[in-house]
Amino acid sequence: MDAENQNTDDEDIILSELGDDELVEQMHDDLYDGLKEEIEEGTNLLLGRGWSAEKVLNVALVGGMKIVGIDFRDGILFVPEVLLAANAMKGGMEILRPLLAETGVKPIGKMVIGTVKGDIHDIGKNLVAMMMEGAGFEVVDIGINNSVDEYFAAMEEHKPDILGMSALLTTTMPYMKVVIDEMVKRGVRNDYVVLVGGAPLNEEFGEAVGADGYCRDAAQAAEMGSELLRERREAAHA
Ligand code: B1M
Repeated sequence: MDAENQNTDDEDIILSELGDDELVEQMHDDLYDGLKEEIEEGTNLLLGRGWSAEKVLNVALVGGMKIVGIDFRDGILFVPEVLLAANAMKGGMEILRPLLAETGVKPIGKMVIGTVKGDIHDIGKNLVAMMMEGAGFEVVDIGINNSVDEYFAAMEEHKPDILGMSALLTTTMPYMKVVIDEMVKRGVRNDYVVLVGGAPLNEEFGEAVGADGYCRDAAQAAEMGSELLRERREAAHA
């Protein structure tokens, strides 16, 4: 097929006419191509067909981003294209945000979360913030590229129960230890539950840096945050 016909075919795709599986496949392609409006439309369509916000997130958006990640790693996609994909993903996430947060539960605690110094990846962190809100937490998101001082300023200002740190680079993940060591040094480490996460981390790393927990994904962060906070409160009242 020549390029012109290919384009015509692409333009002819009507998302609402696709079955669920085809629509998800098309959304993966659209995410790959950084087509934000199409991702927003697909997200709304799946929700309209009765998909839960979690399922749309995991199957259509996170699933698509995995493909982008593989091709980025393999040098098939480059930073500008990945930025467009990330922007398209955020379009879908913004639609899901209120739904994920819609639990009607009173805040069960507060979390400050941010990506560590030197690291500008924020999609995973944003998802964690949404899931924590969904689990009933008040979340203060301090964004990306946070220094020790910025984490401390946020902890002092917002007095959270939980500090969450995200890192996506092997070069930035050691910074989590810098923050935790400083908490120990200032005698405040035990005032907070510290949770860490990000693709290159694992449980062993979480333990090594002195965190209370390593979270594989956003859903686990919400579960672990609630559980550790409950244990901590019970211990305080024992
Ligand atoms: Co970057 N990047 N990137 N990137 N990027 C990775 C991480 C990489 C693995 C790609 C690859 O080579 N395959 C690679 C790191 C390699 C390594 O360190 N070993 C990499 C690189 C090398 C880079 C640059 C250095 C590229 C360059 O410039 N040459 C550069 C670094 C910039 C910097 O930070 N200083 C860079 C830049 C970028 C973009 C700006 C283009 C863009 C970021 C856009 C944005 O975030 N706004 C980008 C992206 C999008 C990626 C990939 C493709 C996708 C990351 C993502 O959003 N995943 C990524 C490849 C990959 O991870 N497969 C890659 C989806 C997200 C939902 O998953 O973030 O893992 P994730 O979050 C999960 C869990 O990890 C967990 O829950 C989340 C949701 O379930 N979680 C937490 C995350 N944080 C948590 C915190 C918690 C708990 C759980 O706290 C309690």
